[in-house]
Amino acid sequence: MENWLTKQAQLEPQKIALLFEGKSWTFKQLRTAVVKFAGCLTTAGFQNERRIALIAANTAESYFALLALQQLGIEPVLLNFRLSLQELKSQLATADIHVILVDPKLSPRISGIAELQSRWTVSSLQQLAKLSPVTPTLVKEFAEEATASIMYTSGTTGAPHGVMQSYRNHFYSAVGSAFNLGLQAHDLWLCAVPLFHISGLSIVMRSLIYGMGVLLVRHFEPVQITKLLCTAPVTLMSVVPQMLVQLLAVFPVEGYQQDFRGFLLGGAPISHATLALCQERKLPVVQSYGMTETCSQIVALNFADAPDKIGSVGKPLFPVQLRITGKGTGEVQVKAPNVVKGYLNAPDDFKKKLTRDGWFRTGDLGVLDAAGFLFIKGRIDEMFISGGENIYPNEIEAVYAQFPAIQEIAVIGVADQRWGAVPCAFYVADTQIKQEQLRSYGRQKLAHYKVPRYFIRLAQLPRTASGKVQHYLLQQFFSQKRK
Ligand code: S0N
Ligand code: AMP
Ligand code: MG
Ligand code: MG
Repeated sequence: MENWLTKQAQLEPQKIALLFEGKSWTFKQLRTAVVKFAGCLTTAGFQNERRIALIAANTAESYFALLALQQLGIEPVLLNFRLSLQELKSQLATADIHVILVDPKLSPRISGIAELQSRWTVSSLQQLAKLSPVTPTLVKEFAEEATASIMYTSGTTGAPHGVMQSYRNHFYSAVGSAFNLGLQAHDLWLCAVPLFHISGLSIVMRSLIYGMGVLLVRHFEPVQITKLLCTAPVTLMSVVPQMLVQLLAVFPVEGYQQDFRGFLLGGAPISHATLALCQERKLPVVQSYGMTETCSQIVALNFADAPDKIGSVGKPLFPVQLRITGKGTGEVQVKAPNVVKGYLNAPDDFKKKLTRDGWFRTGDLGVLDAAGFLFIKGRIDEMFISGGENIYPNEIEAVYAQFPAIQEIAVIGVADQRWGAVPCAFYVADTQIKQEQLRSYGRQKLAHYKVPRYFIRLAQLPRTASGKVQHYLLQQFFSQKRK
């Protein structure tokens, strides 16, 4: 396919491509800014790298850097800046990379970034942008099977995997979304979800494919976002349930400005009550279901069905095929051109995610109603989601198993008003350990959202005859304690 950015700069040179903190770029200006950044990367001598990591917030600079890497034919590895240094290192170690681009203004969280310098070349986005750019060599075409982006996802066993998303995957994902939501000439998509998640990156890819504007927001803050939805010509916004709940709390009686078409909601389960409240307030919300490995939504409601199918995540988008194993509720499996080609340096692990006849196992449980609408019913494994971030209890358990006084530990996700779910740890130890001590230990080693909110000491963990921890009993124990 022709290079998407070059193409849009020719097709829609004067159309707004990006808005960020009061500044705007047309597609022509966006291309100029991206080519300039590619020139700076070339001056720095990075142009022949196979892949480069990016640890950055949602800013215009990160946007240019991400697109510049693609223009140079370098695979961007997009890392979650909320992870701990230890977690970042373990992802970087599997990626065969030499260079990391960072945003030093990001947060005190990664002030320890200097530590990465012993092993990787760490370069600041701001410093890079100040170099005098040389003329870069850009890719003429976006080869369909080439890797457009890599983002990490965890699992129940082993290290996290780098998910390799191709241009073809992004293209089909964008097409499926457009067939469902429709495209309007003045569409402007508000992006407050992180660029390092597919929820955010897919908006950038849609922008290049549709020739659509993106209003990029650095930090999700409900009052500020509401102001934007009331004053800026935003038509669509992607949200996770946690964001929608916060926006509802400050929803203005007069509603948003009239161009607003609705929220694309996804990434985690949402309560029926929240959806009902949206309906009451006449807030258009389209539920969707997707994952990193499918390059965003594969199933979504449409605006017409949404009011009658509350709780459903919709029908498989064009041309996604979906099946449920067994009768009634079973595993959701999919086959689609937006299912990724594999995990970086872990082909065997990816093979395990595919059935013999080539369908992708999502690990989610679902059921289809008679009309073919999908309802998500939970997970096959113990994964749960806090504010749109996946949490695998085994990662937390492995970290706390190293805590000297702890003999055994089991982590479950418990319901939480604000985040949807939060981790709760049950541990066995000879003595009571101070919560504060446990918490600060976790905060050094884990992303803060993975640090258990509650630590409960037990004499022993409930186990089956075969030794498996009985998570449902831990859940029961927790709810009784709450009462
Ligand atoms: C919800 C967000 C915005 C919250 O972050 P916020 O408010 O910016 O936090 P900070 O100010 O940085 O920190 C304040 C304290 O809160 C803690 N914290 C931050 N995040 C979480 C969290 N998720 N859970 C628990 N705690 C959290 C911080 O640690 C800090 O505390 P201290 O000071 O103690 O450190 C933020 O979490 C966020 O952006 N979440 C969304 C992530 C996301 O986009 N997930 C989706 C992933 N899935 C997919 O992408 C597939 C589905 C998909 O593609 C999709 C999804 C949605 C919509 C559309 C689509 C689509 O298909 O296109
Ligand atoms: P990730 O790979 O991090 O994007 O996470 C994808 C996972 O989020 C899916 O496998 C589901 O478990 C969950 N998920 C995404 N959308 C929904 C939804 N609408 N309802 C329930 N769970 C969802
Ligand atoms: Mg995942
Ligand atoms: Mg906040």
